[in-house]
Amino acid sequence: ESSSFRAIRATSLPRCQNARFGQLLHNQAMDSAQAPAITVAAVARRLGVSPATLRTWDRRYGVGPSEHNAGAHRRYSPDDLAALERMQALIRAGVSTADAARAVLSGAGLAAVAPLATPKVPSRPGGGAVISVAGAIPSARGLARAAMCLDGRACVDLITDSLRERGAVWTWDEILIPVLTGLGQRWNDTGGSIETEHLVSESVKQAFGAYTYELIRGERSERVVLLASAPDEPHTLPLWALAAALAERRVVSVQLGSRLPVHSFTSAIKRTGPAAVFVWSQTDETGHLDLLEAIPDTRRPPLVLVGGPGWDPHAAEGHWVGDLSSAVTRLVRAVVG
Ligand code: B12
Repeated sequence: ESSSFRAIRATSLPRCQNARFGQLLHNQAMDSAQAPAITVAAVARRLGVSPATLRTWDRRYGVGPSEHNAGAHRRYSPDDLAALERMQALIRAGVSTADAARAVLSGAGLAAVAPLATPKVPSRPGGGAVISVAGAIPSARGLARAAMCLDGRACVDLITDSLRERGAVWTWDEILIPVLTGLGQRWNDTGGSIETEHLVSESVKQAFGAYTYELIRGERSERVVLLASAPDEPHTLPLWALAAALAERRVVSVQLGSRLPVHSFTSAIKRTGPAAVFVWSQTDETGHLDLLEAIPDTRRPPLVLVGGPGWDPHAAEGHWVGDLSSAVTRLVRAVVG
């Protein structure tokens, strides 16, 4: 028994908690005996990314725990953590995830990979307390302000009012794109405001979701449109904008959400016989066109469209659409013929 464990055991706890808590502390003491070792959850918290992202960085790019300890629990050493922090700094500087990983593994510094970085818009000193929405309309500035105050109700109200007055395409293009782009920029500049990103994302889902449901409840549609994000893709917001814009045209869509595995695409298509399928990919790592080969042969094959910065528009020619409005036009045509 380690001395820290003995010291902790001496503290008085109600008996029922003592046994469970004692076990927990014993586990922690065992950890420190094998130190230095940091859990996935602790590394994720430290870097502000999800454990799933860490697993992807390990699996796909080989930047992960250098040793797997007995019991198959993944533990990171301080050196592993330092490598991940360097990788994240490079990503924040605009280097792609794959290049950042290569640089870290080869020991190269930022100077060596700087030419790979995308130019950064100059940030305010200290990152500023605002989301930059330069040139955007006043409603976008209003949403940005409400978001920075973490006023969720004001965010949902503002988006809902705009949807009712100006419709889904206008609201998305004029209000949401500037605010979301500004949020991404802020994250690049400061590495912070993730809570604001979450708040805006949840507000988009609530407002666009409720608006969509009101429009299509009771609507009967022989052939639907399937909406999903590519396998491993966590970003989904444009799908909500698309669902609302389609609903305004009385087209019913089925929202399948983020990270849809390939076999689920195949299964959903077989089961619903959709008129069209739209797949969103936000990040470079998820726009794999082999997904198109997973589209099953059906009597009436669906139109398959892809959108988002994760796809290569040339490679996806014929399938790729560049904005919400053209996606809506092509999807509606596929449904109504
Ligand atoms: C909201 C958001 C999130 C939300 C997603 C919520 C959700 N359910 O979707 C949350 C907070 C969960 C999130 C998480 C992460 N995110 Co994020 N996120 C964003 C943000 C702010 C908006 C994403 C979005 O909806 N974009 C859509 C529109 C607004 O942007 P766009 O695609 O560039 O638009 C262009 C075209 O696509 C087109 N277009 C626009 N709308 C539409 C609609 C249709 C239908 C079509 C066809 C075209 C089209 O027009 C634009 C001009 O060309 C972006 C910033 C940004 N600039 O996009 C970062 C961003 C995408 N995220 C990023 C990253 C790295 C992450 C994380 C991996 C790490 C992190 N930031 O913590 C995690 C993932 C964690 C995980 N779970 O695995 C990076 C991606 C970098 C890269 N290229 O790989 C970005 C760009 C931020 C940045 N500046 O670095 N994110």
